[in-house]
Amino acid sequence: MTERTLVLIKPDAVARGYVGEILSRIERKGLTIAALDLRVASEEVAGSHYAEHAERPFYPSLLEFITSGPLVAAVLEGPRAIAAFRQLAGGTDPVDKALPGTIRGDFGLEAQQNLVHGSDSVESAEREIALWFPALSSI
Ligand code: IDP
Repeated sequence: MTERTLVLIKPDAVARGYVGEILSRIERKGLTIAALDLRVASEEVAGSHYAEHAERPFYPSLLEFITSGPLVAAVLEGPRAIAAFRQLAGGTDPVDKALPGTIRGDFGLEAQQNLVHGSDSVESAEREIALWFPALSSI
């Protein structure tokens, strides 16, 4: 049973030149790239993407960060793609939670600038794919 997930290679990872490394890890895992786009997120899209965090103290700086420069938005496909990518990413905090061998564990130091996003459930994936790739979500 194939699944789709929405992944962001965040502006810190793009600025540091990790796009190739991260896409390579995705491909080596066996996930298929169904859509891929380099863009600067609008405040509207970023705000909607992170709406569940609107009341958190870090929300304003999270929006500033995520709109601060180009990011790569992608849709990945594969069996258990949602869990598979979150395994590749590692836990939210790159030092406290993410293990070495994961993207965040290998390359991150800060909870906010943690290189990647991956949808956390089928419902989130559907919502996020519709938000970032409206043309794809109806297929
Ligand atoms: P996730 O990205 O691992 O699913 P969430 O809890 O959904 O983690 O948080 C969304 C994003 O918000 C994180 O990836 C990170 O960029 C940022 N974030 C989460 N917790 C903190 C924090 O304590 N301080 C600053 N930024 C945070």
